[in-house]
Amino acid sequence: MTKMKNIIVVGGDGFCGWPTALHLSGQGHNITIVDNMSRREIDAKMGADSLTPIASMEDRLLAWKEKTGLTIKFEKIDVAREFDRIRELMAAVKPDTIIHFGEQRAAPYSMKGVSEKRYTVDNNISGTHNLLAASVELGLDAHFVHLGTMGVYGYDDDGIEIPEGYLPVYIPGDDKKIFQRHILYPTNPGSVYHMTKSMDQLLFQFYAKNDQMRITDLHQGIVWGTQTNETRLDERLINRFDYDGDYGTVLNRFLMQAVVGHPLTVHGTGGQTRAFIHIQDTVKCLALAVANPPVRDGKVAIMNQMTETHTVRELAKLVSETSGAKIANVDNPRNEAAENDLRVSNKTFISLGLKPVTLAEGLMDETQHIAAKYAGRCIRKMIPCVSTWTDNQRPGVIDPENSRAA
Ligand code: NAD
Ligand code: USQ
Repeated sequence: MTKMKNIIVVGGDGFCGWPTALHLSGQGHNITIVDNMSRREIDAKMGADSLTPIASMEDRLLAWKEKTGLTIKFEKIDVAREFDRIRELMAAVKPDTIIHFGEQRAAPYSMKGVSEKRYTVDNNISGTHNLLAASVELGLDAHFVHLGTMGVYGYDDDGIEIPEGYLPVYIPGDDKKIFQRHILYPTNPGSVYHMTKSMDQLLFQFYAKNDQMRITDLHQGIVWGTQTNETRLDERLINRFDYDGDYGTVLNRFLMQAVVGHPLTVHGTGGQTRAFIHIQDTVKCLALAVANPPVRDGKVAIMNQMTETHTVRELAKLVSETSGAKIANVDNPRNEAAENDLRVSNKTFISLGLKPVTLAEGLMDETQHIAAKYAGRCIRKMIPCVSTWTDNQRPGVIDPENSRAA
């Protein structure tokens, strides 16, 4: 039986945080969600919205109570700007675990302009640091679980499998003696957003070493899918589905584009290889991470939270074959390698018992079904990726000459 824990889920209104809060509540944990609702506000400002109609937090929590009899608490707090309030809440809840999803998570949004760059850095770094500093000041012994990203490693084809944890390196000293050190895998972020995740890593390295905090950093791949076993229980529990050019991630965008008859927007050649994980596996990984805190050894536990890798063009081909959608090659609005290989170790989660959901298992159909159900809510003008990495790039414009049927 799972031992009941007091868990604070920061960012618990978001795409990954909401289904995780439900899953952990269903396991018998005592959940307090903290969120400042900034994600919904950003959507409103951009004129975008989740494809699925997400209920207010009050209605979400009422629906969960009605369906399961379980209570989840909610506090609207900005963890980056309201230090005293989050510290007070942490003192009252005395969490065994703090899960931190509460950051600005879109790479394109973080590259939109100077104010979005500054907001992403201020929000993400201050939020993470406030939670760590408050834990130490209060003398809490909470296990801190952070959602990091595969993107901290960069996509430069190092020719090795990306390991989990610290990397042994051998450095020639002055007298030609070889010194061994264990370092964090050198970061190589590709956006201001990914840079903040690289900076978070240093905060964790410091707090694990200096204050002996137990910290798990989950380097997660791109999450796809929408629903989990818990969010399916009631329409009011439905998870968000982002498809706009800033927050929509590639596979969910393709699935939605296929449904609304929009060509699949492959950036450049589509040779970019990325790591993926289904949202159902995200929540399972979080439960495994919560149940298995690291030992207190002065180091951050780093786990790669992904289950398979694909190129963008493979994904477009797969979606196109099942739906008949056209594939369009658009100018890449990002500054990234056109083609790369990626090999990643995920042995920790596999050894903890994760049995991954794969793309081949028909789940793409389920997601496409959700997209079809809510296609009428699609705001077409929000589909193009207009945020560019440098001033001299063209936004991802569809070239009709280059748009081909599957
Ligand atoms: P999301 O934007 O849907 O959710 C993030 C939530 O955090 C939002 O509800 C937002 O309102 C809240 N938030 C942001 N700043 C906050 C603050 N200062 N105080 C309180 N709440 C705040 O994002 P998501 O897709 O659920 O991602 C969650 C985490 O997982 C992020 O840290 C992201 O970097 C990481 N991640 C996501 C993916 C993915 O594909 N979605 C992949 C890898 C890693
Ligand atoms: N891409 C397309 N067409 C599109 C959208 C994206 O070809 O319509 C390409 C992008 O150029 C990129 C790849 O698909 O090469 C992935 O883009 P994405 O938007 O799906 O993912 P990314 O920007 O990397 O960010 C997402 C989440 C982020 C998380 C990250 C995990 O938004 O929070 O950290 O995935 S990872 O990529 O492993 O770093």
